[in-house]
Amino acid sequence: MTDMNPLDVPEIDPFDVARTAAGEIAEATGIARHDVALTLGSGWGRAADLIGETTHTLDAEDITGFSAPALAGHAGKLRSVLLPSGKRALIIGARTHYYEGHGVRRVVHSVRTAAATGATTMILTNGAGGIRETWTPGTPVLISDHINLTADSPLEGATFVDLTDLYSRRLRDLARTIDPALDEGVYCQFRGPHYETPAEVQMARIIGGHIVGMSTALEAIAARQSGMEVLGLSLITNLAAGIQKEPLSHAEVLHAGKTAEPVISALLARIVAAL
Ligand code: 8IG
Repeated sequence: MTDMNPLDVPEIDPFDVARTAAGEIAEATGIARHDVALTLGSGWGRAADLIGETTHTLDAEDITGFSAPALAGHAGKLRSVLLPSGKRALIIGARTHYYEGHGVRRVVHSVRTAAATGATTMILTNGAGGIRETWTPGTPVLISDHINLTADSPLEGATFVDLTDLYSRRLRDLARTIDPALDEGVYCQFRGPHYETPAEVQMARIIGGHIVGMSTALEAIAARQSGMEVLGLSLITNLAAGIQKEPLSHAEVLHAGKTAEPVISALLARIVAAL
């Protein structure tokens, strides 16, 4: 079977596809409306079990517009979680990365679907490289702003969207009421999937970046376009290339994520409870 996705058809409105997907989620879960959505990146997955009671788990690929997972045998799941407050969270464990090459519509489809389910808060998490030497692997950092180095946008046509305070100051302040030690920084989204050269990391630093990664910025733009309030969190799993002396290793990144996971997942659960 060919990989047919309506998001690949230029004439089809991606917001119609998102509404269809949201309708399917409502049908499958019996939950008409979600309040908050979370995309859980590397290191953050455990939070899904800590924020509340999972009442429904869906295979993302069964929902219109979602892509088959990039890593075989690693099906992306969508979960509906009942929070202690009675609110509903949609947990997106199925991120489509820009470097997969399916285009930006597929990258932001989960965010647009979350908005179509009614979510007004979008929490975007990721694993990333740190430029500040003081951020040792395992440090969670709030995203204060971003620099989009993909040379792409989820907005189509003459759609002008204000990105001032994209990463909500209100939500960052709320996160710091849970952990006053939380630092913050500017996230640079590179295309990947290669890591940066040391020269590119220096460029990112000089233009005002503190965190380097391969996701989140495009998703945050789409979230803002849909009127959502955005909270961004990076887990620093490695110092960026050239900041640390040793070469980057994926195994090391995974190890740092695994070690930090219980701590940062508990932190995220407390932030969600405070929303
Ligand atoms: I985890 O050092 C992780 N993701 N671009 N650079 C980029 N993405 C990353 C890195 C990194 N570490």
